[in-house]
Amino acid sequence: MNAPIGVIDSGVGGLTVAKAIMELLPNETIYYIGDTARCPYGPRSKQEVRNFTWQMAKALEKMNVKMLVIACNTATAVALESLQKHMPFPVLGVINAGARAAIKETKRNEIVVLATEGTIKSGAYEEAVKSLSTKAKVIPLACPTFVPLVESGEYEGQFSYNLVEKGLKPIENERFDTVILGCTHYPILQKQIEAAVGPDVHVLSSAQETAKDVEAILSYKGELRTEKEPPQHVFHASGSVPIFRSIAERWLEQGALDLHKISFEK
Ligand code: I24
Ligand code: DGL
Repeated sequence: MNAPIGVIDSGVGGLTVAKAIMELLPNETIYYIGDTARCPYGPRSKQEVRNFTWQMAKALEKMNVKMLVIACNTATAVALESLQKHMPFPVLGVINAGARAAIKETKRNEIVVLATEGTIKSGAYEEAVKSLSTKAKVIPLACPTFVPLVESGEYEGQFSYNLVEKGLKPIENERFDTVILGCTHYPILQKQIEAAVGPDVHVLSSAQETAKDVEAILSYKGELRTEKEPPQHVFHASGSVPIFRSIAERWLEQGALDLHKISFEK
């Protein structure tokens, strides 16, 4: 089927997931919505995040996507189930993919989940891990300073190593061997996080695993894109279009993105 794959996120972070899908499935078209006007979702209430996520999903439903990927962990945590029930196409989140990869990896059965406050409070990772393994234990940790650190652009110097180490202090005496980066932005801090937890700990991001799930579902349903011309991705941002453009073009290493402003009702 030649319809696009919808990808939604609270802002630009979900481009990590969009990029993973583009790399694994280069013939697929992606329609991306980033709710940059209302980002971040991490500190918001469940109800708010659920409403905003539904607004984006409905916009993509109107654009006739064949499936929907919720790239935002915070949105996945509170809206995945209800969207799966009501949308006429498959809806995928990033949490199950990350949880599955961690269970495959861990030997000690102790998994740390790093995420925003909203994702941690929801307990969604614990639930996902529990549904997949009876042995594995989750150690949850909210890292509210990490998203602002990435978005400040100052994530490369010594300062960021110190800030990440400080953020991970609460788990320094735990005996885990696997870490899930349960937030779209954290792969940008992977080196800093790996330095803080040491060389014997595996650090996993869900973006890659989610892309594999997209491929599995589309090929199972016989819905992979068959057209020969290269796909024409389309991007929507609810906030500043030029800021979105500069971040997305740098991250995706693509110029002249087809990018539009999108507005949502209050
Ligand atoms: N990275 C992210 N968000 C930002 C940023 C960044 N500014 C610099 N870099 N800003 O997320 C968000 C601010 N909002 C304001 C409202 O409009 C939208 C943006 C992580 C990006 C993940 C793909 C650093 C940066 C960059 C490009 C690529 C990677 C990166 F500019 F870390
Ligand atoms: N996209 C969000 C997530 O993965 C991080 C940014 C935000 O808080 O909105 O949880």
